[in-house]
Amino acid sequence: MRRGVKVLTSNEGKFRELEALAKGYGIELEWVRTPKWEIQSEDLAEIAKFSAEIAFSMLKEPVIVEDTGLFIDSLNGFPGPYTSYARKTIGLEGVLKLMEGKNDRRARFVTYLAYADPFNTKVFVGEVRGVIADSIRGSKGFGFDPIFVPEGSDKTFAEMDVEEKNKYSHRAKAFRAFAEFFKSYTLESP
Ligand code: ITT
Repeated sequence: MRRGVKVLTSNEGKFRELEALAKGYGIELEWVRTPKWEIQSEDLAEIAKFSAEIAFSMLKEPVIVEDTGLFIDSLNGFPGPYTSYARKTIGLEGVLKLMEGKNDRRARFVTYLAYADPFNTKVFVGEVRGVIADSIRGSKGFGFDPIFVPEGSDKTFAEMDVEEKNKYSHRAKAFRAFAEFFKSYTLESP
């Protein structure tokens, strides 16, 4: 039996990646194309949890939302919780400029994926380590994909199609953890 969950995000790229993963688990995702309601916090897990609870209270149906950040080691974790703001302001070129002359280019993407229904809110995490590329490469994906090379590959995420990115990505790991939980979960009060 296929089971459905809504996904609330303004980001089509996120939804397409999640949709490709969900198929393998027999989970049907329905895209609600609105930005999630967010609280101001430096804790991405807290943001995701709060956003899922608000989303559930609005939609009254099981829903997932997720919050992702790019953490660069030599910048003490920047942009982290400010990833969206950094993307809109300094952008890819700005991050590459901050990395000029740095030998340590290690970075990680972290996704907190939160699921909420009438009885539970659960948060799942996924992380991928990699490096910041020397230049912008590729035109697929979104966000910081053109400057992130995951461990185990020479390509940036933007040089990969969805299936290949899903083999490595933070989002895929978080979603798989959710799907493992969800496949044996029955929606009923504790
Ligand atoms: P919603 O909040 O509506 O889901 P968003 O794109 O704003 O969409 P986030 O706040 O989670 O989502 O994303 C923070 C930033 O990180 C944003 O600029 C994204 O483009 C970027 N980002 C998220 N996931 C990414 C990924 O897999 N690859 C590259 N950049 C990513």
